[in-house]
Amino acid sequence: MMSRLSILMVTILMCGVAIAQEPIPYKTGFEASEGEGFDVDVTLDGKDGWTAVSATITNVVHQGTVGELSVALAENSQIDKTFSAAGETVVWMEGYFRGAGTTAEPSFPADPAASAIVFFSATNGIECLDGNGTGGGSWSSTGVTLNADNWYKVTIRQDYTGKKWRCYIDDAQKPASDLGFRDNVTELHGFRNFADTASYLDTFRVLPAKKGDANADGKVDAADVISLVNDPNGTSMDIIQKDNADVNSSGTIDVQDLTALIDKILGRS
Ligand SMILES: [Ca+2]
Ligand SMILES: [Ca+2]
Ligand SMILES: [Ca+2]
Repeated sequence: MMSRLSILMVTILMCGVAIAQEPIPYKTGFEASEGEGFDVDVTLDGKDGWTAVSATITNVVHQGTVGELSVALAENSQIDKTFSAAGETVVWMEGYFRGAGTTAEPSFPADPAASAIVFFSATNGIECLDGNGTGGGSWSSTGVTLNADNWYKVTIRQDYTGKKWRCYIDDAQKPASDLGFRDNVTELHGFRNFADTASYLDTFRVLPAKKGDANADGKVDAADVISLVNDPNGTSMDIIQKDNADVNSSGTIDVQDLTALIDKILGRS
C-alpha cells in the first residue's frame, strides 16, 4: 500500500529494471551546477538516472550546506535510483531528510527485496528495521523524534557479507546495536524513498567502505595522506571518514593509521 508509507531508505534488489545502473561512488546535491538538469521546479524523473513519481527539484536546502536546491517529495511520491556495486561487501549510503513523518504504521512491500529500511514515524520518530533475513523483523527506535522543520542526516552502513547494517543519525549510531537485513540481499542494487507526507531529500551519496579513504572520495591515494596529516585524530571527520581513516581498525585514529595508510599506498602492507 504505497499510500501507507513514509520515508523509506532501503537498498533493494531490482529485477528486470531497464534503466542504467549507476556505479558507485555516487554523490549529488541536486544542484543546477552539476549539469544533470536539476533546476527549480523541474521533475526529478529522468535526471541523472533517477526515476520519480511526484518529486520535483525545489529551492529548499538544509542548514549548513553549500547549495541552493533539494528534492521535494509530494504526498504519495516515490523516487528510485539503481546502483551497481558488484564486489563491494560494505557500502555506505547517506542523505539529509526532512519531513514530519506519517501517523500510519510501517508497511512495506515484500517485493523488491530489501536490506535496510528506515521509517519516519510522526508518533515514534525515526525507526529502523532489525530484519530477520527472511522478509520480517522488528522495529527498533533511534530515540530521535521528528521536527518537520529540521533536517536529519541519515547514514547507513551495510555489510553484505554479515547481512548486518548500522544506522547513524547526525553521525551518532542509533540504535546503538547492529541490525539485520530484512531479506537475504547479497549486494547493493538501489535506493528507494517513499513518502506519504511531504518531505525533502538533499546531499545524497553512496560509496564503498575503503580503509585509508580518509577524505571519502572512493579512492585511496596521496590526498588521504594529506587529510590524515591535517587531522591526525579525525577530530573534524564525519562518520564515514572516521571509519575509513581507522586503517588498522583499532577503534581510534592516530599516527599508526597514518603509517598504515602510507604502507598501503606504497604496497608495503
Ligand atoms: Ca542541495
Ligand atoms: Ca580518498
Ligand atoms: Ca586506528
